[in-house]
Amino acid sequence: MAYNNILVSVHDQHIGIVMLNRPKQLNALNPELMTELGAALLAFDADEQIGCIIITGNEKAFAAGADIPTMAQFDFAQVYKADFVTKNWETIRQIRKPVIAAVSGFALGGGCELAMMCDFIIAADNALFGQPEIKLGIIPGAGGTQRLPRAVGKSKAMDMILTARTMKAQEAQEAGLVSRVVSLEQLMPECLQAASTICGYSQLAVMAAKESVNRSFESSLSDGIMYERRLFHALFGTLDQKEGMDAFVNKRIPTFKNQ
Ligand code: DAK
Repeated sequence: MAYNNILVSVHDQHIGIVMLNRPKQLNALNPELMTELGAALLAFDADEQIGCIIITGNEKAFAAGADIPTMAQFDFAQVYKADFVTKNWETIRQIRKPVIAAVSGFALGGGCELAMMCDFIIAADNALFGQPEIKLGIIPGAGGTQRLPRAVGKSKAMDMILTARTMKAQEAQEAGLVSRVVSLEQLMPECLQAASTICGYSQLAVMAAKESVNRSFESSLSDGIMYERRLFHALFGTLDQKEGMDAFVNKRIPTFKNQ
């Protein structure tokens, strides 16, 4: 697929990078961009060489939300019948390899929601998070009312969604939305380092860990723990478990084969 709204690259053979690329519109997420993003993510997920994926924007904007002029034309019948953009926005949920959001600048509306759909967020100190949809007469539509409270708690989520106030990187980190905050210059090096660390582990264990953590959002504690236990047991059937533990016992660096 030819990409017109994203830039796709591979770093160090194992890290897939998708850069959102509509800088004039602050990376506003139109349906074409979301379709391209989905295609790029699926291609990286299917590529044996790729161990981790990074989604990023530019210095000024990760993404300032869904494309407002596109949405402005729609009426209820259209969005309901077409299930407005649900399909291409949901692709990221199918991705089984880790996806890191490298966020600098605006992460608003759908941009904030996209970042929250990633597995974790590393932010530059100029990042700004918000769900300002209320100003447009709508509410978040890509999971913001569900993922934000899970990340930052009800009070702060309500505050952000009802007043449209934004949150700087530092506050977002303190609230638990963001895992690390670094300087703008350090954003990609930090993300690449995190991705490279992940790529050095057993891909089977990494995928199982992601699956198990995500399960915690969908199940009761006891069901989630049972799910974890089954995956944990299953990993004892892998060569990588033998390799990892043998390497520890023999004081050497493990070489995982993703088997
Ligand atoms: N859409 C389209 N264009 C946008 C945009 C957006 N969301 N945000 C900014 N732009 C454009 C501006 O129109 C402007 O274009 P020109 O006028 O130069 O042609 C250019 O980007 C630069 O923007 P500004 O001139 O406004 O730049 P400032 O630095 O002064 O302000 C700003 C930056 C981010 C504070 C401001 O642009 C702004 O407030 N933007 C709108 C932010 C916003 O309201 N975002 C939420 C949109 S609603 C769903 C999935 C997703 C969604 C819903 C459903 N489903 C799966 C069902 C998501 C909805 C949303 O995100």
